[in-house]
Amino acid sequence: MIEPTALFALDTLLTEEEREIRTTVRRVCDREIRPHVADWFETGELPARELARTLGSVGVLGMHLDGYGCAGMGAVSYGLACLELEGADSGLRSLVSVQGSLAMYAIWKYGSEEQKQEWLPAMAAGERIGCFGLTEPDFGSDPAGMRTTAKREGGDWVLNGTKMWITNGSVSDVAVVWARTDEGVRGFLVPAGTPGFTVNDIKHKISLRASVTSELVLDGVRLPADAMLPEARGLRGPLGCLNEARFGIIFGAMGAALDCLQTTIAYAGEREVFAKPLSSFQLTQEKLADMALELGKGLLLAVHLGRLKEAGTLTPEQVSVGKLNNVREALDIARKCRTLLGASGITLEYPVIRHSVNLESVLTYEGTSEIHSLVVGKALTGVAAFK
Ligand code: TGC
Ligand code: FAD
Repeated sequence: MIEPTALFALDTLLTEEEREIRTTVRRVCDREIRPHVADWFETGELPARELARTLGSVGVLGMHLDGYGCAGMGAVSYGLACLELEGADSGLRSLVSVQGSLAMYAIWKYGSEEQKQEWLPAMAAGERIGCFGLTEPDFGSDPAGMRTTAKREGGDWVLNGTKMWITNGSVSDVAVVWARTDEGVRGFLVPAGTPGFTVNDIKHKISLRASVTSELVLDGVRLPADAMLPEARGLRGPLGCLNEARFGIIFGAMGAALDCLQTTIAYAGEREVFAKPLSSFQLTQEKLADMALELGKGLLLAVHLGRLKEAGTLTPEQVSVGKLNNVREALDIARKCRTLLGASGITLEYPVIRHSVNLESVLTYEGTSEIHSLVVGKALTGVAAFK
């Protein structure tokens, strides 16, 4: 028997340091997350603050950023951390993606020196949590239509509007909020507890239950002039952050798929049907082989895109290729694995159905599969077909 990743000699593409980081994150997941995650999912309650501190203590938060207490690791190392986290649960990878690749990245890339000093070291340590408010109730795929406004009043800014589906919302100390101003879309740092700023959790989710998802309401929120991110102008500001988080998902989705496949291979070896192990049937082996191929191809693509990112040549279109392919294939693998577990596959005793329903969200957030198809279509034809 050979591990699915060994079939592709994946480790030969990784440095010793990258393998060590993967092992460190895997150990944290095995110790702090895997034993509890099915319960968090079932109850819909996540100890986000404790988890942030734990993940901060091993340097995972904003690990691909330099300075300000961040670990300054390469893209592949960051990707492997996402793979391990999402192997435990997509909700945990979400917590880390939003903290490091959306909230911290926005401050790191577009913030003033004072904003960076104030927020980044504490966020890297997991002492403070951030969220990223781009989506609105009526504008998800098309953020250019956003209605949230920021207007100047004297030296202050006054924000009005609603952001929807915001990961980490109610556990955040700071929200990065994108709003329309007279000079185009700008980003603002809104500390929790600012008068007029309220946060309501979204209940009754069936997917990503081990993750906090919230609505942010901004009703006459008055902020000082220095709450604006000075270096972000126009929609390219928030969209630039999305490239970072989408990159993590390219690896992360394969982590969820790998956990499903490993669980299923073990199950099929033990489960007897018609007096023989499930794994000994040709139909089973064809399913397992097909899944291993897609998993391996997705991992090779992820590492390749990671090396491009490290070389500074990765384009947004290539990120779309990876997000579209790997999330779609991960979801397909999770669903196929579910069939092999039979009725057992619908319970939380095994992680497969949890990964499967989580991946439904991953298919939608950070750009839906349709939006990424259109990005790739535009790259191939030169014609934008979004509108
Ligand atoms: P378009 O006219 O094409 O572009 C506007 C400006 O933005 C620039 N741009 C980008 N810059 C950096 N990275 C990218 N990926 C970029 N895509 C576009 C572009 O060059 C232009 O700049 P400039 O200076 O010329 O003005 O914009 P459009 O309105 O036609 O929209 C294009 C489209 C549909 C691809 C874009 O709106 C899009 O990506 N929509 C999807 C929205 C989305 O992904 N939202 C995610 C919200 S955050 C989230 O889901 C977190 S989930 C939690 C977790 O991660 O775990
Ligand atoms: P819509 O844009 O209404 O899309 C509905 C359908 O129409 C989709 O199938 C879509 O692909 C399709 N569609 C849209 N446009 C086109 C087109 N031009 N051509 C063909 N089909 C099209 N957002 C944040 O800002 N921050 C967060 O932290 C965050 N966290 C999230 C966490 C979860 C669990 C979820 C589910 C979402 C989160 N989101 C977040 C929001 C997410 O980014 C949006 O849901 C996503 O961008 C899609 O927007 P929408 O839900 O409004 O769908």
